[in-house]
Amino acid sequence: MDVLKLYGGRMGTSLRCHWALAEAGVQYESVSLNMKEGEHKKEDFLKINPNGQVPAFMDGNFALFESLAINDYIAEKFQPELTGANPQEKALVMQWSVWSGVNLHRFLTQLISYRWTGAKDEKVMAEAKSGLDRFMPVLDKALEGKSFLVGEKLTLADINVAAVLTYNGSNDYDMSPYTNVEVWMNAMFARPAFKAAKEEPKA
Ligand SMILES: N[C@@H](CCC(=O)N[C@@H](CS)C(=O)NCC(=O)O)C(=O)O
Repeated sequence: MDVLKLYGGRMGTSLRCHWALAEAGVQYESVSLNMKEGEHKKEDFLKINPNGQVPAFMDGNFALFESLAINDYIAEKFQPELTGANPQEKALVMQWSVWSGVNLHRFLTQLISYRWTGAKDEKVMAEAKSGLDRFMPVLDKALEGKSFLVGEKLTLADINVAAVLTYNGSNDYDMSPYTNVEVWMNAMFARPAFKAAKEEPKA
């Protein structure tokens, strides 16, 4: 089998790919780039992801960027049930995955942007909070009486959405009104594969 390589640390958008690989039980090489040193902007890496961003993935000579596409490839190749059991489930998995990228990622990133800008911009924070106030109830309602977002088993919908919620690790946004989300999130973060995805294996 070709060597699989995932570029990107065990956080941010890369975390969801580490998690999908762990759920699929796949062996891979984890390559973390020194972003402070700009390794993600160097020529060698730009051949893999011309956007100069992580995550990026290699399967032999095949290179892929965009975390949602990487997870879809991992699931299709190694654990197809993660993509859903039938055309409707597959479409719902896609729906939630795109939703997490477009709605949650945008506002949660804005909310924690002070960590790299160094200061909280009240306008940015207010916009992020109002975006989350709009979209989080949608997720909470979808999880009512359910252990998984789509169907009766874990899918990429759970992985892709829950991984974005890790950005709120310091509770910048109060999730407590969303009780269904909290129960589901705690169950997701207790999964052995999530824990494995967070930790660099000991050499
Ligand atoms: N839509 C991309 C977003 C990737 C992304 O924003 N990566 C960040 C780290 S979480 C990055 O590489 N930032 C550095 C940069 O954009 O220069 C995905 O889901 O893979």
